Amino acid sequence: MSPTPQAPGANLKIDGARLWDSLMEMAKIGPGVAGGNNRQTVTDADGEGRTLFQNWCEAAGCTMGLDEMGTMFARREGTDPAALPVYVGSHLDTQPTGGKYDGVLGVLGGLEVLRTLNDLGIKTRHPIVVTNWTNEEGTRFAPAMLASGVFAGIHDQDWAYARTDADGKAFGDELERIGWKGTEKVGARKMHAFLELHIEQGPILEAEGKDIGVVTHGQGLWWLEITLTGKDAHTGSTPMAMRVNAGLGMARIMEAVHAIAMDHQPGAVGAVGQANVYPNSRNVIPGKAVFTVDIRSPDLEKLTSMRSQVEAAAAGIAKDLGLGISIEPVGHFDPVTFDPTLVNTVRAAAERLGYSHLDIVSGAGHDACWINRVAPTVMVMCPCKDGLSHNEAEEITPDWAAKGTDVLFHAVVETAGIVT
Ligand code: HGY
Ligand code: MN
Ligand code: MN
Repeated sequence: MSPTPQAPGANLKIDGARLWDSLMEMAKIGPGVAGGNNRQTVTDADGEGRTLFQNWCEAAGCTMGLDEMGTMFARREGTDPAALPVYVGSHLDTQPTGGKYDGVLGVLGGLEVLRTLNDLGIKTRHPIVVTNWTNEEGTRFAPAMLASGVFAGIHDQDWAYARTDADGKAFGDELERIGWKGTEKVGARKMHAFLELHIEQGPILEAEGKDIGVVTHGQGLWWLEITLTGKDAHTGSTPMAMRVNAGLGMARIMEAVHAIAMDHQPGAVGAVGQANVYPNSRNVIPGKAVFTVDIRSPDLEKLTSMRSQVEAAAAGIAKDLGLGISIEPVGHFDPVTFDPTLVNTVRAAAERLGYSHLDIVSGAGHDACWINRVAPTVMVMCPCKDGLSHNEAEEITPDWAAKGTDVLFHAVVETAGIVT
């Protein structure tokens, strides 16, 4: 048997109905309150979703691996056991008010690739490994892409274990508590390639009427956690001139973040998504505010300029209001350029299948952004309705899901080498 470097025939497609059924089945675990999902990382719901995923992978004949950060690996053997595997996957954890497809489409799309290979009796030279990366969202435990960051050597594992959530629980303890802390050394696995299918989480593909996003780059990101310290006081009896109002400082910095992002157009974004004032009582001037600035750009120079302008503006606002200030970077990665050979493979697959496609830069961060540091990596995207994501109303069509997974199937199988 010889490995043929051929691409799969255009008539080879995945089973879109089976994929959609699996997406809907997974969506039943950790339901949100408005039709989406709340399956946050290393919660019991996350554990349930992991079990379902593992059962499906074992039913598809995979052997399972689990590393010390809880990342799951489902391996389908190739004909050449010495060949490095092709990895394909994303994440099953969701935002607290997340959608049913963010991350999940990439994991179950990878599983659908294996299920289709089994149906067609196709062997590949390289093994294929479907992956569920732990804590991609970074919402319960910052930063985002935590496990893939440890895997790529960006984060120290003990530092990751010590990350705490709003209740002071540590990530490592919670991973152990749900029973999904593996024994494999994180990052020991070497990859031939990594491919990730993901919904766009933005409006471009739908607006342009394109079915497939060929992701050439990912924008860079800074998350800056700012703590402002003022003085709790009575909102009624304290004269305005005597106030040291951390809430006011936060509001002004939020406004500054927006203005700085607008000053760096095109291709820059900025907002504050997480914000807490203390003591958070109706008739107490907030003596403390803790909030996270999220700024992003595909252009490194703009990203760097935005960070320094945000820090300068925040310091100036704090000074004007007599507030103490600390700024802690809690998330960062530079803009990413994905592997050109794999990008061409994805684009050629969309062409072969006759699917409309567009080269695109990923607005959101993904595990692929870190894995790109240690292996040739690429992403495939499908549209999402109104570009909406990180919202329970996130929606895609079965057709978009199937076409995105068809392209993923073709790109993975071509990269893994069909053995006739
Ligand atoms: O923040 C992000 O871009 C990703 O959704 N975690
Ligand atoms: Mn995601
Ligand atoms: Mn997300």
